[in-house]
Amino acid sequence: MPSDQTSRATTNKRLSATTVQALPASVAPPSYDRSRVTPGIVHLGVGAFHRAHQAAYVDDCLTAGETDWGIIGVSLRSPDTRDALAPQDGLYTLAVRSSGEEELRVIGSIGSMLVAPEDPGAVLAALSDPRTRIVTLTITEKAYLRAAGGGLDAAHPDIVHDLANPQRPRTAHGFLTEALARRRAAGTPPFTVLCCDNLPANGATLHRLLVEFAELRDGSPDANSSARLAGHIADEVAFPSSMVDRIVPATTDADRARIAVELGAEDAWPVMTEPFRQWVIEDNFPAGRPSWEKFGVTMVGDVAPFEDMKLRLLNGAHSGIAYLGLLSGHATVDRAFADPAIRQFVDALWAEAIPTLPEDAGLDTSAYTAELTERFSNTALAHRTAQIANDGSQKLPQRIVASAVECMEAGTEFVHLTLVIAAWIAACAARGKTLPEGHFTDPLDASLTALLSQQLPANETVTAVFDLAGFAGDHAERQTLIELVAVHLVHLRRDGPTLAFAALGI
Ligand code: CS2
Repeated sequence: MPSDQTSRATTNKRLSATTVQALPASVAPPSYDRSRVTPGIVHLGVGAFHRAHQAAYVDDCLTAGETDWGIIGVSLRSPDTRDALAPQDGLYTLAVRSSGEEELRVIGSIGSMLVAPEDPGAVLAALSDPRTRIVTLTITEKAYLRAAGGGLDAAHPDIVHDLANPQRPRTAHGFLTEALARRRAAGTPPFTVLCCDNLPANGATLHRLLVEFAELRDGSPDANSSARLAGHIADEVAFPSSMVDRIVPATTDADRARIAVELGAEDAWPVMTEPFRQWVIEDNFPAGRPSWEKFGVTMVGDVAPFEDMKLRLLNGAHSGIAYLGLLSGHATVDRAFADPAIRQFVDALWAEAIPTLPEDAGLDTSAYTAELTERFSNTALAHRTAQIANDGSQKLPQRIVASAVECMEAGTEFVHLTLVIAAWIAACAARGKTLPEGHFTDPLDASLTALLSQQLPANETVTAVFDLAGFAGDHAERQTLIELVAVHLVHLRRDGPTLAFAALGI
């Protein structure tokens, strides 16, 4: 939550449906009549990324007159976004920043907002409404509650809770399953579930997790066995996969102050982003969809190649830049990327990851990495390395470990990929020492911190971390991977990234 929403404002005016009409000409307001928009999409996880990405694309559709695709934004945990935006009638500023300039636009596509813990019944009602035909999600990797092997973490307290309390769920799994059950009972066709998180095969992954959840629910003593939900979700509900891309740094108080001056009105939570945006979606929407393809969205039959390219080249490099950047004293991506050693490292990382991508999918990896080079160099974003460093245990499997394992199988180089894993471990261990305590967090922190405080030899540390995070599963080459990560960790412990880079000839 913004700590000083009001103190820095240069004006008492607040962005709202009334004041939006009188903004300076340099700020583009919604050009459509918001009172004519009806909800068609419920979005779970209405954070900054959603507001810079899906909500902006939907805003384009509404502008073009597709008025039945308004968004109901749902926060599964905190009331912060609702508290900031409700007094603004859901309006917020999207600041598109490149090194030279900033373009401001007010987004109007989020018509209302719900906070699940306050009123789970209202969320279930929105999801069960026949007007809701698509449910989109950006709940972050860790909220999928996957166990180390990839299946549903059925022992997770929130899953246990939701199985026992289907009318008052906490998790996305609980909400989606109960809403699909209600729709089915009411004869309402299911909504399409569009996962927008950075997971491989994200639609299929969520589909599998929900079927597992529904199987557990079907198995409970009071379930009506003639109406098995798992089969319904498995067969009747569409889960297209999608690849989403836009860099969205966390908003700072300085951003709020600057936007207030530009607007002549306060905006409690503007969103900062870059000019680039990309959305590739599998075209499987039995209940209909906005004409996204008219606004730059790529509709495809199979998103996998795009997804792998993005996860392994963009996100993989991001994680490398974040951990090596933190260990080298760089607070932002552009500064870390301007460090010649890190820059050289990223080029080498790309050279290792590119051969793992399919050759026949028509991907132009040279153009892609050239564009990434420009995006990572954007000095106006101040994208914090600590922000990207969060949740490494949930991110590294699809960003780094999968590529390393495939390289190993193919007999190609992966020594730079393994350094990212070692740098993650070293950066976790540096918290409370050379990095501030709590500088970034991870869902495994309780066990990770206890483990790292023992200062075991590198090999033992890496083995224990792999066990904890489930990296490389029971893959035959797991031991080789561990040994290679341990060699890097020895270097990092002895003399930081300088020695680790030197060992790589950087
Ligand atoms: C980043 C991503 O925080 C992170 O882990 O790598 O959020 C990244 O900025 C987005 O995926 C870009 O689309």
